Amino acid sequence: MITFFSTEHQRHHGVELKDAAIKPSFENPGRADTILQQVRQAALGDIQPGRAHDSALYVGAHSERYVRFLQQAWADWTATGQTHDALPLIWPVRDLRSDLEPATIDGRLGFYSMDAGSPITAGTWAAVSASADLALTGVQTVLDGAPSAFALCRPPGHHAGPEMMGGYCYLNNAAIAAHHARRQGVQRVVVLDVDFHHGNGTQSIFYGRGDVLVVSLHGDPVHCYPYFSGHADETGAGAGQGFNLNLPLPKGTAWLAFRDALGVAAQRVRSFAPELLVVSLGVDTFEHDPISHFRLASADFVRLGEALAGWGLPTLFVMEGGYMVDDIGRNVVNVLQGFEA
Ligand code: Q9C
Ligand code: ZN
Repeated sequence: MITFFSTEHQRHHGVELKDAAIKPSFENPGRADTILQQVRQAALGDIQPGRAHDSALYVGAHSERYVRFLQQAWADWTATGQTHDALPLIWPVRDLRSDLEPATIDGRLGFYSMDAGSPITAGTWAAVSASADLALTGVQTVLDGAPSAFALCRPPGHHAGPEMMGGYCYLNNAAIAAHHARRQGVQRVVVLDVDFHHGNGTQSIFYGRGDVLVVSLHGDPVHCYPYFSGHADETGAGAGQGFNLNLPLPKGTAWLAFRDALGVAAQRVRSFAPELLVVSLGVDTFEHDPISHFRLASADFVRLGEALAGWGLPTLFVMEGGYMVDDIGRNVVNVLQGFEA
């Protein structure tokens, strides 16, 4: 399987608030570098850089003004004299006004985010646009006839919605790829999200659409981040009614229950008869992940790859989360090798 990778990801390294302190984010450059190293060591296939794309191709999954905000945010922030990472600290929840876009950066950071998990740094735009470009290059490769491809995206994307960043995500790489496939004439696309966290951004991007089926297995939002999205009764709206399937699972879920939920997903996907599968591949379902609560063992990721191969679809894998840096490379490669076996 071909892997698409860009060193630009290293330009994004931010902070997060944890235990009432500012710390280096769990979402760090070592993640992508360790995955690349394992892809190489396993001789999975060619490793190629992505092609640069016009940021207009991010629009559709995202709004134009949000893409412009991301591109401009660091310049707007440093224009106020600040040089440290920019974090949002106020949000337009419930009865506050969310219909008016603030003009200055402190307000704009909150307007375009759901949490303080996605800092804006000097290299953020370079990294997130390169990351989205890997997904675009990967999906085009599959559309051109490759049976599968792996976009080694970093930063991840699945929490990023039409107009918001959050949860380490900025541009929704998987959604950008799925939307691009539709623009290229693919009739029906399924996005399957196996990251531990609910892909709220992907859900919301496609919630009103019947041409992209979104299926997500994740920790039950009653107990797990992102808390405010991912329940089973979120099934889509309007033309998208019935085209969103959430399969929340309890904390402590191990392979057998995960596999059963994957079987439920497979049935829905089969009846949808998609022409393309985009997998939001998070490996934070790993038993030793530092911020998540499932119990998949390294060998289970091989089974996951085998199960997805059984779906028999042209497939783009897009990297999402996974934070046990010593093991994520092995776990990712296990999925991809299981898929190709
Ligand atoms: N103690 C992705 O996996 N922080 N994002 C949760 C829980 C945010 C995860 C803290 C987790 C975001 C792409
Ligand atoms: Zn995650």
